[in-house]
Amino acid sequence: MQLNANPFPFEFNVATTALVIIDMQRDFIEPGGFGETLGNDVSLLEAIVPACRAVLAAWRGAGGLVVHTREAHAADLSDCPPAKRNRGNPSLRIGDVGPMGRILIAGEPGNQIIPALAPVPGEIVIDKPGKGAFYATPLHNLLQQAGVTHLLFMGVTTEVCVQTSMREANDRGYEGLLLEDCTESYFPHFKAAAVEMMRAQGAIVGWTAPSAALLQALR
Ligand code: TIU
Repeated sequence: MQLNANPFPFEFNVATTALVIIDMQRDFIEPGGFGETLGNDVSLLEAIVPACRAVLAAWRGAGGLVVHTREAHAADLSDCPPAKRNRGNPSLRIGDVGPMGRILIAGEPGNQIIPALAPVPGEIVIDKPGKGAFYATPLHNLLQQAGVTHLLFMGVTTEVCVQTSMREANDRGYEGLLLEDCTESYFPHFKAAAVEMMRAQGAIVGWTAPSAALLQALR
């Protein structure tokens, strides 16, 4: 099927496409998590949840493969480089105890995907120690085994984990599309710039489209 996208239409088949939802976990969306400890106003991000929910429901209805990622570290921090933990001057560092448990640690309350977008059995859940979804994870192998060639991206934050994941996917040969109203940044001008730079130069990294275009294609 064809999706009305930028900079030109995106051709895909549901059977060979996965919806990849990046890091829609409490750490970034709710107060008291990693996003806020870095000094960000997290309230902006919640606004995309209804659009993400509508896409997830439609994609599940079409029988499409769903991948959820979480930025997560092992409890002993063996997969967290000191350069990541020690960077800057956050109010709490990765592994410290915050209001939603230990910051960015797998299994802690803050590390769970928000209830509105919670995974269901049969969907892939990837815990990733980096910003990109492919670095130090089994994602590429799992997608290859499933015969996936095309990826639809949504999630947070646009210019950090979403953009890194789309670039990693592009270098691995996937055709990637970002759903414009299903991604957000703590910095609106960074979101705008990231969306533009991905689709510039003839889709140098990938395509972008409003979620309405996907919902229409699936109807
Ligand atoms: N800080 C920020 O914008 N993002 C992250 O640290 N991780 C993700 O984007 N998931």
